[in-house]
Amino acid sequence: MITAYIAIGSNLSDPVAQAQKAIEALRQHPHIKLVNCSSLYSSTPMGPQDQPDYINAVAEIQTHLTPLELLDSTQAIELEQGRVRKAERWGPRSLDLDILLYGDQVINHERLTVPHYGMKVREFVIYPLYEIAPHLSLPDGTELQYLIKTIDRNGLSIWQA
Ligand code: PH2
Ligand code: MG
Ligand code: MG
Repeated sequence: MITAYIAIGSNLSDPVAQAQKAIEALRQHPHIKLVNCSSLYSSTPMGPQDQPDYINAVAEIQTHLTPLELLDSTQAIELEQGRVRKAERWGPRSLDLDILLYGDQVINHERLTVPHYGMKVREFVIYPLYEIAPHLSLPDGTELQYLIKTIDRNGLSIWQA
């Protein structure tokens, strides 16, 4: 079994419900064991500012799926929840599931880059990840507990109803 971390993001069509539904879809997936999930966070959009705030979270899973099979599975969940792929970079979306880490593997495939290329500078990834895996090190040896000290929260807060 490989331990992997998945980032969850949504800012359209009831983002809190989207995130909760995605977590449930991971929990119910026959080839994925949901080990842990962070709180839901409310975050300021990165990229175009004329879009709603995001809900973000990070899930820890275990799986026998290969990285590309896991990607197929996460993309299937995105589609089931109404994801429509648009050209706009960093534009709004009903559900985004990004594979952050897949064990200690470094993957450079045309469909998949792991570790996720932006994860080290995104507060909405690093803080939720730190909540569930404070002792984690990235494949390049970067320790999360040091990385987090370099990242401003930028308004990130734990979401509450
Ligand atoms: N995802 C993006 C673009 N911008 N901003 C926040 N706060 N959270 C996200 O998950 C996010 C974003 C593209 O994947
Ligand atoms: Mg993303
Ligand atoms: Mg994505």
